[in-house]
Amino acid sequence: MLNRREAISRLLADRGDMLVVAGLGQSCFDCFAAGDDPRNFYLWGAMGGAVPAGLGIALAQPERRVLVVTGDGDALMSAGAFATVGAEAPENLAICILDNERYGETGGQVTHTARGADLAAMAAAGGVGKARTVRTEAELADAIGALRSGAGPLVAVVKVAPESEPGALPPQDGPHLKRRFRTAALGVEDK
Ligand SMILES: Cc1ncc(C[n+]2csc(CCOP(=O)(O)OP(=O)(O)O)c2C)c(N)n1
Ligand SMILES: [Mg+2]
Repeated sequence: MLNRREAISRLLADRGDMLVVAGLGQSCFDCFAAGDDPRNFYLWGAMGGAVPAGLGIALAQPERRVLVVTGDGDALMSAGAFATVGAEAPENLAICILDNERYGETGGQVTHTARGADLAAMAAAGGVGKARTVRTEAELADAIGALRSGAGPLVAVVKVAPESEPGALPPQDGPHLKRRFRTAALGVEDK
């Protein structure tokens, strides 16, 4: 099975000017482990917030590439947001869902993607035409290219192994994270 940390390390290598919204829990850790960056906005515990936050940033900053990296539990919680992504259709928005079929961060309880729910189909039904499920190395290599530079909006649901990775904890100070992200994104100091 695909390894989440390796996939994100490759996805974020030489990332250029991309803004990254990291969904709660393990997605935050994966993005931090790939290299901390002020252009990362870590949501920590804000479950259901990653896709809506990424959508808002993409609409506000249409010239910037915006990448959401999040988990299946988070994406299931905000599934209605796929309809708004589909309706607004920002070309600069890409969404990578690390689907371990678990609420990994809280002990590995199975999510509905282990029981038939198909997040790529849900995104497509919401109007996000470019939605795919990634299971193999070859599919991952192709998806990384699309997530980094393909015309959006697009969603890649990457099926990853359920094992947790070693802890890699980003800064936890929310106002600090918000200020440094705004400064990095806007090029002006945010007080
Ligand atoms: C509203 C809300 N409910 C519950 C939690 C507790 N919680 C923290 S992480 C998590 C699991 C997240 O699952 P997923 O998005 O799939 O992430 P991963 O499997 O990568 O850890 C849960 C339920 C929370 N932070 N917020
Ligand atoms: Mg999960």
